[in-house]
Amino acid sequence: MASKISQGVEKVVTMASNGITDKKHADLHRDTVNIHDNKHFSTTDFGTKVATQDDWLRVVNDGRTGPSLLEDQIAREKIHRFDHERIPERVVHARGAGAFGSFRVYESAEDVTHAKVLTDTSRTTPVFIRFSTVQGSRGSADTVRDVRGFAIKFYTEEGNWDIVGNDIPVFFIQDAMKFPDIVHAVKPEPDREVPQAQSAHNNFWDFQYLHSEATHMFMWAMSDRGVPRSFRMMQGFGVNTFRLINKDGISHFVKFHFTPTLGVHSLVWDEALKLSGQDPDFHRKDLYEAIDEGVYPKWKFGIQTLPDSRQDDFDFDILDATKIWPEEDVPIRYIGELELNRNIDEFFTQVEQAAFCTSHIVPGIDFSDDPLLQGRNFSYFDTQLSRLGINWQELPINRPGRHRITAGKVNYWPNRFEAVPPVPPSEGGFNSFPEKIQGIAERLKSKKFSEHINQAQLFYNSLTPPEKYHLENALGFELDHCDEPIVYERICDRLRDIDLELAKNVATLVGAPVPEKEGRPNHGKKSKSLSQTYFMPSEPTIASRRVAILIGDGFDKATVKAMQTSLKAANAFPFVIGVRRSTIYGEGEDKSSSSAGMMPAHHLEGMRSTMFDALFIPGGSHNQTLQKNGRAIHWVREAFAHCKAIGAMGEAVELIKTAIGSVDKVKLASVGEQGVIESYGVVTAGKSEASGIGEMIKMLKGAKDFAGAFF
Ligand code: HDE
Repeated sequence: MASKISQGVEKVVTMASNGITDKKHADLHRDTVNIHDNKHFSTTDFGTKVATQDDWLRVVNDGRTGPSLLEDQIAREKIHRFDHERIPERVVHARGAGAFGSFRVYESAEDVTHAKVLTDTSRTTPVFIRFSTVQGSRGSADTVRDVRGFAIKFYTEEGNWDIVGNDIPVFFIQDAMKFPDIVHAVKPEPDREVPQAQSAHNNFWDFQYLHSEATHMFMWAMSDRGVPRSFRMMQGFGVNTFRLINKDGISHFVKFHFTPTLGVHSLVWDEALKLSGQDPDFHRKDLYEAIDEGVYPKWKFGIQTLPDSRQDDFDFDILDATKIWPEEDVPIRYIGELELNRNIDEFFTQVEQAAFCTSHIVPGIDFSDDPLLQGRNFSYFDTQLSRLGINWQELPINRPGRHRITAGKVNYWPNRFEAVPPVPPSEGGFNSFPEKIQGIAERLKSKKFSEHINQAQLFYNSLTPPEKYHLENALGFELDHCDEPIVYERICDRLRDIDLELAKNVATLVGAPVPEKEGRPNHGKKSKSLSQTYFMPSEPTIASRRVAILIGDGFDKATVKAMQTSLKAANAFPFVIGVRRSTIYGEGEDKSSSSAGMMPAHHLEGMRSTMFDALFIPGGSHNQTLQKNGRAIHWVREAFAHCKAIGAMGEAVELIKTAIGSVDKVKLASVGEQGVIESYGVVTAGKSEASGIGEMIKMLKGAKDFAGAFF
């Protein structure tokens, strides 16, 4: 264990001191101390070294402990700092994780914008990203069903630009003024403060029914998008409509897109539920692990643009955040790449203190009149005051190129020195787009904002059968947690507007009257990129996939080694899971030899199959022991039920048979309920190690997103 701890420390030392890759990193580095460099001692906050962290100054009389003295400023300061060390958590998106990286455009968008970050192909812009869940408190679990935040701070040379996006391209409401209502409705109910981090309750669904504009978004949230496998395998969307302004002052409306190169993948609901308890940090650990291992998460960056002249061309309002711009009508132009390549050094000062604002834009980018965006521009800026205080923009993670101490005689403008002058737009000063505005002040939105169902149908129609099935079950789960009939009956009624089959199936599940007639005819249209299966990488990959290798004494060591090598070569992460976490010996090994055995990373009881993407069991006599081990059987059964790729060789085939029945074909197609077909991948092979490993790797790579066991 000692060596493990010291390795950890080395990692920390390297992270804080090496590889300064960009200006923002250098800026943060200036303020970073490394507590492992042996140069730092315990001090008070005012810098005096302290002789003890343990004993409060007190009166001792004849060896008896007397009262503690108020005059001990060292102890008082320690307690005082502790008493106040929490800052208010974010009112939404309280739980999150972050990482650093870089952004680069490979194709200039100068036809539509003069923002250098989007036109200068020679530039690399440092970024900080924070992913989050929305509903839960800071301490809630990562894998709950929820929307995920996707907030990016670009430290551009022209100032900070924040895209405060989500992994779902639309939102629940159209008007910022409704935000406190939707948030109150989804958060724990006010009387008893339950449930935590879940939308499965009366108030959320009550709100959904009473706001038909939310229909499109709830369909996304109930789909597999609500339970991502990894932050690294989610799309990111700016959601709101912004403007881009080119050097001639011409404006285009724009939507921002980030598409993960690993594809879009989800957990199975049963996995997500279990992981919430088994490993509540699953997503943040997954992010750190991939970056630590050098398999850097990447997204393609794309824009959808529309000239001002096309604003009224659609049957929806392009400023309505409950609508997408279907790619068939407005193609995405991919022009850049975002990569995350550096982990954080300190959570509090880097992730907790990060403050994103939709109002942070740079010249060449501007706002549209999207009513949600207009309100957001006030809200983010405002909330940072109560979370972080007035100097929040000076905090290291948030500050742009500014210095913190401003030397000089004046602090106003104009001044006799002409110090700190404003910059004219021709030299880079921010200039708002001179939008012509005329109208009557009214609490109204354009007529097109009142159509709420078309795109909910479009989304549903575009899903594959397993995706539809998952969505149906998700609604079934959520509404089962609503105990007021008015709530679940109304939602089933709303589902009639989308699809009669869906409404019938959900109503049957949750005990609502089963509808016989549709509410609105389904227009039958589809859009190709709404199913997440559309985003499978063109080259199959298992990069960063976690593969558990189960072993007990008597395992086939040569095969395990070969498998580890093959997996690592494909950038996957193998983990040996033993019957105990101490040396496990291979078949026929001489235990006295120093090279004998293998040290597993974990033991069977310490982990669960849910934490891995695939399972491999080598041949060898260890299978006789594993077959009698209830937990080993459970690993196999559970991985199978979650549609994971399972590989078994030699004697391990018997283990598979014991666990899941007679499976000795290379691939097994399984027909689920209601005619939904999903393929389970189980590869078994005889003794021939090479072909077995090859088959297994091939199957892993080819494995579609097996989101979908039948629970
Ligand atoms: Fe947010 N949102 N939001 N939101 N939001 C916040 O800002 C708000 C909306 C999003 O990692 C808060 O700093 C309003 C849409 C993310 O730090 C707050 C409205 C989208 C994050 C706030 C919306 C988002 C937030 C809470 C409706 C997707 C986390 C703490 C008009 C495009 C950022 C904070 C981080 C956080 C307000 C709707 C994404 C209160 C008023 C739409 C990713 O200011």
